[in-house]
Amino acid sequence: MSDRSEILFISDLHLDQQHPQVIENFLNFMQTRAIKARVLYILGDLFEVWLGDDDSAPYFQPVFEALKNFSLNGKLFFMHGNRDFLIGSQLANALKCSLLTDPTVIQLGNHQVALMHGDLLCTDDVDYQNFRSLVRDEQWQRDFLSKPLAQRRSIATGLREKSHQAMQDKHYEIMDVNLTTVANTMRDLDVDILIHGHTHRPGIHPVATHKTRYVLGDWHPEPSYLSWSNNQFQLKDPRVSA
Ligand code: LP5
Ligand code: MN
Repeated sequence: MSDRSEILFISDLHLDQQHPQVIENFLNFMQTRAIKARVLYILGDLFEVWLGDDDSAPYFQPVFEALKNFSLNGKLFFMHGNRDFLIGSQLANALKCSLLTDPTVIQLGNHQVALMHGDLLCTDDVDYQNFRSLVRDEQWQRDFLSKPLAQRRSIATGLREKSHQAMQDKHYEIMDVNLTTVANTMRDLDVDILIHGHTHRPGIHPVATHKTRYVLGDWHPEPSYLSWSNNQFQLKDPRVSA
């Protein structure tokens, strides 16, 4: 049973113009599910690609309206993913959402909970981590954002092709989280719960004794979310049995 004390976690919707059904699913989720929640955490990759807050992205207007609407009665948090790390304060302010650093630790009941997008945990993917360090650099971002939108768009298209090619050559395991990194991160943050997305491999994994890692799924083709209600976590994903 859900009530206004419920907290929801989602990530990896990868919304884009080419997949109107996913946008539709998200709007439906906001109207029927999130409306009952007190807090919504979006842990990255809400958008397939975000090139800067100066992109008015008219096809996302209904998405923005739904998020603004949620913010009227609920609290909205957003953490950057590897595809929408250029979401800035302009969009965050417009949506009345707070931007979270990765990782962020919160308390839920008796649990200490770390929230991450998940890409930082993929430490075997050295090429990606090097690339990440480059594009998360403030100066690099200022330079990139000072380019005309059309140029940013074509750079991003080139990058996606390179990334797609690089991923063909990477082993499946390399693109998952490194379990030692997971264990060390949870120990260093002193948490017993870790919630992340990014890998598109939804699941619930024990980590050492009494620690749990919840992996959020992507939204292609169906919604995936984690809820915290009545002192319990529940992962709702068509690929994970309850
Ligand atoms: O998200 P997913 O699952 O597809 O892949 C990620 C990693 N890839 C990326 C790149 C994005 O997919 C590309 C789209 C991002 C748009 C961002 C908009 C901002 C524009 C920035 C423009 C430069 O994140 C992929 C991981 C995978 O997850 C699993 O974890 O493996 O990583 C890669 O494939 C990266 C390659 O290993 C290295 C790419 C080298 C490209 C070097 C060009 C650098 C040029 C900089 C720009 C001028
Ligand atoms: Mn991601």
